[in-house]
Amino acid sequence: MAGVCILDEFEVHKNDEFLEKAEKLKPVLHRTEVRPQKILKGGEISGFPEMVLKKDDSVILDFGDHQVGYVTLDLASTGSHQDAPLYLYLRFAERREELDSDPDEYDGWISKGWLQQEYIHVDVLPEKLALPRRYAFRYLEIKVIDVSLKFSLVINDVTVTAVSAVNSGEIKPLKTEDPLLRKIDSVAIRTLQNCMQDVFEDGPKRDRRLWLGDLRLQARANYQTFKNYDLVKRCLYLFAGMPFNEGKISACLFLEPEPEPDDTYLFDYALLFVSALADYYEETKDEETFADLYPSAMKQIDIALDYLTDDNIIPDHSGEFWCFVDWGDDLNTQAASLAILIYSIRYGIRLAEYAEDQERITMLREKEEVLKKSAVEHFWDEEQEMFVSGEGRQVSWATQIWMILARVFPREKSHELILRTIDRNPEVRILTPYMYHHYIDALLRTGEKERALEEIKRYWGGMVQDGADTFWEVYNPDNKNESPYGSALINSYCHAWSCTPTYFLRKFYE
Ligand code: RAM
Repeated sequence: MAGVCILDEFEVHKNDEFLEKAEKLKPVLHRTEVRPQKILKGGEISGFPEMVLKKDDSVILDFGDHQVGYVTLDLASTGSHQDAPLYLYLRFAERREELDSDPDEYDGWISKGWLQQEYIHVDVLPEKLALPRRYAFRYLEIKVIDVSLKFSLVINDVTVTAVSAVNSGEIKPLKTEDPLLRKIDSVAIRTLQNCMQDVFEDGPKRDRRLWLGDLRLQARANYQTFKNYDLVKRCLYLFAGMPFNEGKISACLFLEPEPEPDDTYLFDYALLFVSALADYYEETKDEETFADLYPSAMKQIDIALDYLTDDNIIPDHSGEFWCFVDWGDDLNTQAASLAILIYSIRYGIRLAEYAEDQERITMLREKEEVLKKSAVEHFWDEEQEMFVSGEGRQVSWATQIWMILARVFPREKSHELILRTIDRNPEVRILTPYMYHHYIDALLRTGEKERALEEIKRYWGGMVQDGADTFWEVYNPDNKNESPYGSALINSYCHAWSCTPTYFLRKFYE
């Protein structure tokens, strides 16, 4: 389990002007009615309308694709007058396999409240039962726990009103004939679409909130597909509108009952606000937003620079939930944290150039040079020809990748490093599609376009072959039950940070 870092002091400074701008950009969601396409279990049971179920009967409905929305069940009874409450069990699943596991066995470290199941009593039939919660699912299992000896349940219809800020009909097909790449692209777009709600959510099943690291990648995929600039703008204003303590941008935000930042600072996520703003500005040339948010971006760099030791490195906070980089209990994040600071400074220089902020440009250029030198001095192991991290001098994939993205070495040397990393395959591997995104980015940075395509096919294509309708939060082809939370039951199978193949592929096939 990752150590949860709870701040002792937490003082939020809301910027009402920014929050008002964000509020005005709140999207009107598209709503689409979807009905089950198939009945997967309950073969003996008649279909709609008038599907009759007795005590202990159950059906599994397949809605044909991953849905995010609100479910209504049109229920009635048959037989004698209803002489007892109908007692129902409903379970929603993003993948069919989930229904083969027992949610009561869940013993992970995050709340089982996220498991999508309900026990419901219906006192009076007929009833159009509109469930108040929003679910993320393709499959719905309905079990009759009890009716009575004198009446049975009749299900006349089940519908889901699917919601999203965008409509996938707006997107042109990918310009390649390769069927696997086209499939990967469409699954990625479905993932993105289902995560685009009032804000860019990380996962519509869990955590259903706005995380900064996820937003940056979703926004990149969105620029190549839906081009919904307002939703990105809204999210950037929300982050910048609720800094805490010395001006830190929170790692994630809650939107209900009213916008609040989480009391979590992630060093890397806060810094990545800088590249998210640069991407947004380069895409839209939206001067007003840029002028508003530039100081918040620079503030994140200043805060990060304050963490530097006299030796110009970031202290090791591995083991705390402080610099995310990737899930994985054993990952040492010290070297990557310095690399992410250097990477963000490079984006900071771009922003400062747009702002014609000469003082900043000079300061950041100097820092960039000093920190690149420091990264090599402290973390490059000449004998192994790899970057190491932490006191235990750990060699991980993530450290090499972030050092490449930080451009600590010239391109040719980085190229050698990525090939060496692939060849040696360090034991501390990549766990999530979030880190995989950065691996693909590092391959592209070092001129390995063909290999990048192959890796997209192998990794995201692996999920497709394993039946993904939307891409998963965690995917380890060697351990498909991998979970950072102690149980794969709680994993999200439509997860924002996994949607980026569409970003890469649409750039390749422009
Ligand atoms: C998880 C979420 C989210 C991610 C954080 C760090 O809780 O899945 O996507 O950004 O971790």
